[in-house]
Amino acid sequence: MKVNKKRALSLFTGAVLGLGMASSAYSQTSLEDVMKARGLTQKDLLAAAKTYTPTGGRDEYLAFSSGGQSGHVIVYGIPSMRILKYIAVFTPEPWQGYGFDDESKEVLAQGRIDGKDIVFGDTHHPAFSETKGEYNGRFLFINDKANPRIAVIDLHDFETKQIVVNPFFRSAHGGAFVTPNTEYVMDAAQYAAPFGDEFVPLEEFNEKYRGGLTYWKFDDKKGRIEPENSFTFEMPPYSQDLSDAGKGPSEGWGFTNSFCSERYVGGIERGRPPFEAGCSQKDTDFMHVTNWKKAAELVAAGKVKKVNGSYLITMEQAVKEGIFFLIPEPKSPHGVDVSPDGTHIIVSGKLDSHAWVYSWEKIQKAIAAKKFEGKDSYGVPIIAMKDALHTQVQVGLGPLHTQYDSKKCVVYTSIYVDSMVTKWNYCEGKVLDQLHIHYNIGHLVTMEGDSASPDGKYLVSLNKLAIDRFNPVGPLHPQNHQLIDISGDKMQLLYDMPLPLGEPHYVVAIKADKLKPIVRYKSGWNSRADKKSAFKTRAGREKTVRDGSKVDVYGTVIRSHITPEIIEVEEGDTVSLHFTNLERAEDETHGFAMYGQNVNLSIEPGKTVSATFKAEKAGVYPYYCTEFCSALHLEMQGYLLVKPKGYKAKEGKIADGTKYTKADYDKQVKTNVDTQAVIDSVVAFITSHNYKDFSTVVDLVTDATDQLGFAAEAKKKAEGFAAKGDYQNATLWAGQHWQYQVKTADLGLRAKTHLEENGAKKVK
Ligand code: K7E
Ligand code: CUA
Repeated sequence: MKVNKKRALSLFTGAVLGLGMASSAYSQTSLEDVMKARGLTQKDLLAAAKTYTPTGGRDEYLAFSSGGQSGHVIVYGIPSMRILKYIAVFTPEPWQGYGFDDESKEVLAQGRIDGKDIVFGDTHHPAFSETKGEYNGRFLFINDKANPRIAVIDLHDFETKQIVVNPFFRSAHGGAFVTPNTEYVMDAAQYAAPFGDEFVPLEEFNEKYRGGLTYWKFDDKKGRIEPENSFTFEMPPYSQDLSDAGKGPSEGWGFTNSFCSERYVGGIERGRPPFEAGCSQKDTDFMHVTNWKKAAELVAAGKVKKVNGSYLITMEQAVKEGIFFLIPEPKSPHGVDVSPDGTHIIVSGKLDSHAWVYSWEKIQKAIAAKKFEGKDSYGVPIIAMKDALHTQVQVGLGPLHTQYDSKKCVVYTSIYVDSMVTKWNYCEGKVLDQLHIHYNIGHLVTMEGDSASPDGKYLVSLNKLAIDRFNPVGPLHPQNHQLIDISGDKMQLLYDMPLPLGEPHYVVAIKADKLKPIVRYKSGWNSRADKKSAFKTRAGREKTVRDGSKVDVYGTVIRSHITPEIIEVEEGDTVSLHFTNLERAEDETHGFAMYGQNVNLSIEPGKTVSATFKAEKAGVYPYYCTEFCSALHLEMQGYLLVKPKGYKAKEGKIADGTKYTKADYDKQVKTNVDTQAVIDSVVAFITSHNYKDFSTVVDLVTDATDQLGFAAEAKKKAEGFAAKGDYQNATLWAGQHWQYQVKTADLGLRAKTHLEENGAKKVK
């Protein structure tokens, strides 16, 4: 296809003049007409006004949602409820090249279990890193319940950097929850199992199966968990559930609840009543109270032994040191949530209609006075419920999780069975308001609700069932996140957002301005390991290095070509492609996909990524850029030629499909002269303004200057060939000169628009 150069050029002029206004049917009518046509009420309108975000607008909060079975994290804005990103965590994700480039394969490999690749995750609870109990916007952690793992996501680029596998557990639900200065990330086991690798029959459940709670040590400077400095509390096989870390007066302590403290083992096929019957017999289960500060001191003092290379505090040791206690809590509880000031802990029993408020002051007193009502069968002291309870409040059937408001003593509890949110006061023990949701709410989240100073404002209800809320899409429905306004006395439902990527169990929401993500990487960056890549390649330094049957290709990508464009290897070679994106412009990502080799990369500006594969079969393997990055994006292509063993190269040159004359060359030169005029006018605009005050523009100008440099080289080549009368090469190089000009103009126009929209001042 021949590109219509005149038209391409007119596109730029169109952009400058702001042509192309569209009009819609609604724009001609009044608000009343639209309301009537769409059947909207005043209330709908109010809700719309509270959530609608005009084009180009930003959200006040960013929510980080578990992606459930997808193994991803979903990022969306509040109040607009617009999805902004899926962060690939435990699962490969092609668009981001996660699980496709060598660098991210290494991250996923950290999550192997017994050497086996696990490429999904049952993600439940995301948690932000904290400083003094406040979200600091630096890191996000999330657990995988099915395979007991925790992942670390760096919020400077929203990428997963690390996955750690629990050394003892076979499932882990009670994570991730962080201590107030992110010293540790809590992760509790769920289904009890032997701590070792060996087979243990269920007949030995009470003696050999164990629960537990791991405190993963986090190095805030490196942004990595340190498995070698982490420790685990051995616990009875009580199916530990959720956790939360103490704050303020309770800082240094952790709280973990449990279900099935009956230690019942089902087995319908053996004629035994099922798990659900045996696990809900007792009226109470146990809240587990652990002192991580003291435990950390024991570890530091060398008093804790390592098992399988990891610190394990046995129940015996924990009891002896006085750092582990149990407190009865309502039947089959689910959430355990510490108040922002750290004075109270709220627990809800799924099979009880009450929320139970525990007083840290009372718990502390009982511990200090060694006032226990007895011990469990593993010797762990039990604090009597009456010695720990502040109050209990009837909140509805099936209470699950609690979130705190900005107003003192005010909380919101999700009521699963009754499908509602109950707003209540835990200090006075009274219900304030109830709102029905659709349907079967699980978790709920208030803005910065897990921090020491929640913002209130909005609440999102994470509903388990959508049923009839959206257009039907088959038996598997999306999940439904409902946005609720909690700024007034009465809760108001604002918006329904379908989430079709798994069952998100929990969400955390942070003030958007606390996040400071980068727009590009330092040149030649291995983003997955967060260091300079050994394969960083600069413009003009592209090369192919062969070592035996291993071929390393050091390449670059920039609009609109991949260097190299032809890669030749031999059948049986192991090929490693390394590409560096040379762009500095924001959002100029190039993709790289190749036929038949499962190679698919995302190369964001500055990034260096690699793909290694074995070229097993001789043949022709086209490759191309997968992101529509410029007008000549389709031409951003190349060939991998896998030659048969012993192949002798053909004599002669590649024959051009089309022949060019002096007339073609002259025509191209004229186009180039016209284009240069456009560039000059844009450059004049930029340089006549204080563009150096705008870092975005400075970067665009850097890119544009690069492109102009390439343009000058191409022009010289064209003129050289023309002087020799070789109009074939002269025309082709003149065409390439024009390509560089087009990219320069594109960058320049982007810079100009940025200056215009951001109030740049004229300086000369
Ligand atoms: Cu689904 Cu927190 Cu895992 Cu409750 S959890 S709903
Ligand atoms: Cu690069 Cu398309």
